Amino acid sequence: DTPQIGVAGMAVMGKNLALNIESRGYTVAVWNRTGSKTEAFVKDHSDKNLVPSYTIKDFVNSLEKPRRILLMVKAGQPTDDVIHEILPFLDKGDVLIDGGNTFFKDTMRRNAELDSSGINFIGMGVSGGELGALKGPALMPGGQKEAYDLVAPILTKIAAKAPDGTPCVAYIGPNGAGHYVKMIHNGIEYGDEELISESYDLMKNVLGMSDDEMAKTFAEWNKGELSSYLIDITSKILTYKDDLGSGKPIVEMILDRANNKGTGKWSSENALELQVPQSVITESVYARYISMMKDERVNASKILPEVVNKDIKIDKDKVLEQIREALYFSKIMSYAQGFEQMEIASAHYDWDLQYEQIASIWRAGCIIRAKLLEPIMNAYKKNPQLKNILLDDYFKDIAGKYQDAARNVTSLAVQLGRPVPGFSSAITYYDQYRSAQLPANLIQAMRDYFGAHTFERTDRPGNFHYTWYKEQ
Ligand code: NBP
Repeated sequence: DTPQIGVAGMAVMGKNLALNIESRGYTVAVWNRTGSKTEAFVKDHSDKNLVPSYTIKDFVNSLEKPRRILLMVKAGQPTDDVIHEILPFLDKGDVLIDGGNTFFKDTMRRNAELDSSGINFIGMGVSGGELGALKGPALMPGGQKEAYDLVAPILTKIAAKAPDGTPCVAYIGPNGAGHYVKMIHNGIEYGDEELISESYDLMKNVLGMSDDEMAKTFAEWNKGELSSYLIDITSKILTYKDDLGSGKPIVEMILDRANNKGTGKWSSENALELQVPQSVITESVYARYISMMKDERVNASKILPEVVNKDIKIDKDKVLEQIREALYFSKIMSYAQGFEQMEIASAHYDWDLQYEQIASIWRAGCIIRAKLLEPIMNAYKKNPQLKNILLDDYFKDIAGKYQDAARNVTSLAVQLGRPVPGFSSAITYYDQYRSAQLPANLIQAMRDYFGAHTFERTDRPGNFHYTWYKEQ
């Protein structure tokens, strides 16, 4: 059979996606810069319809036209290098798909450059790690719509399926839209992980719970509105014992330095650039940075005074339920910010993003899959122009019901000296967002006082400058 699609890049993601595609009845051409990896891969899967090539030219020429090529190489310069090498062998109308974790502005640039040569370029966010790639990832493709239509049948077959059977792939929008939505997905993932970690910290250090007790609690929570992949794996992680013989749970033997690959930083940088409040995700990025300063923290812990008043009476069952409610409340604030950022980006970059569809795609395959995405879908189904999910009835009601818990948990943590950047930024955002009046009038007064930056008035239109001081 002539291969209907080619996969370039035989590292873990490329291999698993190639196998996924092949398993849906396609013949797949495969190529890798280092040919020995291609050779080993096809040898390991000799019963599969895989067609190896050892030069780019042979690889491209082996494909059915218009050609469909999925690039799964390292993001950044390597992606430009491969595109540069492949380009001379492509014909107008061929479709290149970049499935790497690419910065969306790189995708916008590549899409425009290739479009001028008549080559279609799709930037596709892929979520779900190596298992997702093999069994069914969530896919966020952006680029020319006609190009999407050429690859849609394959993508629809390999994508994860939501609980109602809907494939977790849809056309996201032009040029960098797909990679942008993947970037926001990753930012939300940082927020979710931070909020779950703060809950664990409070259970452990305020309520004195054991890892087994916490595992059971997370498993219980996973049956309700918090149900999600990350809560599920947390409940499992807490049951695993150290494999090197300490007798402790493995999680307690893991050093508290959270690494990152920069995608959370990208979404925070973009929020600053577009002037969108995205405090929960950004605090989560900072939380990882400060966690990395382990030596400095250990040193400071010996120097800086601890909390003085620790005699707060705690009703364990009550506080535990409040942590659950605070976690759901804060997760909602994080998603509210992430979705509002997408709305502002959609207008700014002219993408026409469809939020109900985005929430739908995230329901399976990806790391942030969660029950919460259903009410988000409903909110946008009812009102596609919704400014912020908090204004939808479901979320308004939850905020009303759970805000007390969010306040209590945050203030308890602050009084006891446990850091809760996620929880505290969530309740702060809620209070800012629902405030008709903020103290920004004083900021404007100061700006006008020292810099004659002018201000607007509450009672009439226009820009005003006040004569704060007379020339001496
Ligand atoms: P890596 O990100 O580790 O990339 C390794 C691949 O890139 C190899 O095939 C390597 O070829 C190729 N490559 C490099 Br490096 N430089 C090249 C060049 N100049 N020309 C041609 N090929 C080059 O692989 P991965 O972990 O499978 O991820 C692939 C993409 O998918 C990345 O963008 C990643 O961010 C993204 N992604 C990963 C995950 C995940 O869970 N790992 C999830 C979602 C998305 P070689 O064998 O010759 O060195």
